[in-house]
Amino acid sequence: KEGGGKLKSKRVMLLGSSESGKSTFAKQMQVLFGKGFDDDTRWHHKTIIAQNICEILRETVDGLHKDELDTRCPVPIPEVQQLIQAALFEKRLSPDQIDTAQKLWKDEEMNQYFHKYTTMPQIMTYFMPKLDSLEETPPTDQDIITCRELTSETSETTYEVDGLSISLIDIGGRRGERKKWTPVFNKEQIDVVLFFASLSGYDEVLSEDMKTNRLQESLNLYKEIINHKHLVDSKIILVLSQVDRFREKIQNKSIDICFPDYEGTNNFEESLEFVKKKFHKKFHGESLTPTPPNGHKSARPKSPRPSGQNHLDCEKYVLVSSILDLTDIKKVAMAALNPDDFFSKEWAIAKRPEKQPEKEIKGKERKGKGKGKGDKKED
Ligand SMILES: Nc1nc2c(ncn2[C@@H]2O[C@H](COP(=O)(O)OP(=O)(O)O)[C@@H](O)[C@H]2O)c(=O)[nH]1
Ligand SMILES: [Mg+2]
Repeated sequence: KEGGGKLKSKRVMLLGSSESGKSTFAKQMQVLFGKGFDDDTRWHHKTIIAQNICEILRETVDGLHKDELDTRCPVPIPEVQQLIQAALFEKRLSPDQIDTAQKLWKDEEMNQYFHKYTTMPQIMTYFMPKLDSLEETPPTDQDIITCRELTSETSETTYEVDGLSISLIDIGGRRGERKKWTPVFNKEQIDVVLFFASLSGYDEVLSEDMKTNRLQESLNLYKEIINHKHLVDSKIILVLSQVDRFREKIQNKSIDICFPDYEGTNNFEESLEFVKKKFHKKFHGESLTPTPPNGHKSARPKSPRPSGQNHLDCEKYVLVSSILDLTDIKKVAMAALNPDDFFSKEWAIAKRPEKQPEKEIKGKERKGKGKGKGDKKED
């Protein structure tokens, strides 16, 4: 506690590339541990939802050839164009515009194009079927959590969780926004970084350049963050997010689209393990420190983090989460509050041999003692 009996806040920063789920987690925290969403926030999200809908329409219309649009479109083209523009000039969709959007969505042929051309399938399947109810009621918590909103302003919100205070910093993750990160690291000690990497990004590209694979971008960014000189004393927790979408997608699409060296099956656990190993390798891999002037390279690469977290932690400090599961969100919050405690318990449970319960004690003893017998890894 700080002087005056006030709880000392743990500063937790959300990092990760764009659309990895940082702001969604922040919104969940607001619902679970904060005051929820006030009227202003709900009003603001009405605009965001309208923009999301217009964006989906724009992508669909852009995907069609002009003559295709002319022959297939069930409503006059100027009406569609006006609707696409609405997001730019108006804060809400008028009843007529909603009607137009609905006609397009309900048209069988157009509906196929929506599915084919949108880069926001999840937002589409959530909001398009409930277009008619959108104008009547203020957005629900779930609407606010689901819509897609670009983060350009850094926010810091304090919550009380389990009697402890947590100060959560959300920041933009797009490439152009990342220059804002270091000044925040510099300003005050960051106790914990929650590094979000979307598992379902394995077959998606960054919206910034429309070509870089999202999961590859996350891997590279993770490496930068674990080696960042201003974060050596911060605990870095890897949150592998959007596991629900990942689970669904891999049934039809192998992760070899992102990792050509993957030779496994489409099995969920096997695929997930492979991705986890890719992240671990970023940690164990070659140090970013340049070769010393005498040219001598040590046989084993040094841990890239000279103080703070040791190399064991990387393997331990991993969580898999989905916004659809509130238990996951609570787990991430608990982990951020007290990483050492949280992960030593999780680790002991995960490593507990099924038929020899007495060995569990050994697992606990290992805590903080470096590499133990059971921790063999392929470096
Ligand atoms: N299905 C699913 N969608 C998610 C999950 N986390 C985030 N999303 C969606 O992914 C999109 C981008 O998330 P956002 O939190 O804005 O990413 P940020 O750029 O890292 O802040 C939003 O539309 C979210 O609704 C998840 O765990 N599961
Ligand atoms: Mg965000």
